[in-house]
Amino acid sequence: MESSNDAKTFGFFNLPSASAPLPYSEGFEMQSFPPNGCTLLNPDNDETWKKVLYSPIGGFGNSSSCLYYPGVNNPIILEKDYFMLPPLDFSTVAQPALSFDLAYNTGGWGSSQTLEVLVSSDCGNSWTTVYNKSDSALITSSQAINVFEDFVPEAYEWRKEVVDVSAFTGQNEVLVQFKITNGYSSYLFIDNIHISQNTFSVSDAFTNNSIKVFPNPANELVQLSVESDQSQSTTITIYNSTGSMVNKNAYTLQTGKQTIQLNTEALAAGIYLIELKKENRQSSTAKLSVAH
Ligand SMILES: [Ca+2]
Ligand SMILES: [Ca+2]
Repeated sequence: MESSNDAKTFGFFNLPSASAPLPYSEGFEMQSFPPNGCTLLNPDNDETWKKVLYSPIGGFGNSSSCLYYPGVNNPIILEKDYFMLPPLDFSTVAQPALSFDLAYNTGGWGSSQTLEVLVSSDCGNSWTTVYNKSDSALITSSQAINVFEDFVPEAYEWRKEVVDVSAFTGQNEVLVQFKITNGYSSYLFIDNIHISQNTFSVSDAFTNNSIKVFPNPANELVQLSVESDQSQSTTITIYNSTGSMVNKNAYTLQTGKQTIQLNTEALAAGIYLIELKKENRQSSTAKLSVAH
């Protein structure tokens, strides 16, 4: 949660009235900054998020520009700066996930930036922290840099971060902001912000609750191996790669391990997401590939 002071500050911004649909992608390759619909919140009007222009720096070395925070140019410890995406419509996507490319090295400063991602579905009145890293959890580069050098990430010094934001599915005006708490450390780079139906290894977010899928890819039939802590009615929904529902069935889970068989004959070849949703419980998901 943000303090009330931060929330009030948002009153000074005119956010676009219509939410942009998912998928949302920002690669910071356009001239304008902040990108269309994005907002910078820079409470002290001093250093803030910027776009890399002086050198070709992009996620995994695949593009020439990205977002960065010049911590080393900002001696004001604990100063907070925000980069906010345009309001987004999460209502059409079953399992939205946020991903972004990150590169960070403390640059020999012995202190660390803190990067958070905050999400609001009530026009910025309240914020939920969905990502919070600093120090070794944030660092992506181990190259030794002294304080007189700038950190310029090599292609292999980027890491893709994947954040489960499925708690906000169904919301039609979702605000997402990247918040830096300055630690007077080296540059931090972000590129390729992407929000869409989760096509990553979603089981990462549900490791205690995972579904095993076999064979995968499936042809006519697929078996789901699941374990349930109780006998409970469940909905099994299959979504295609654009997040549209293609199949939905009710099922009663037994206590313990069991195998559920689904017919995949009628599904076109492609990637799908299977979601098991127990009543009033968090859902579990697994990626399914179909090939005929
Ligand atoms: Ca880029
Ligand atoms: Ca600032």
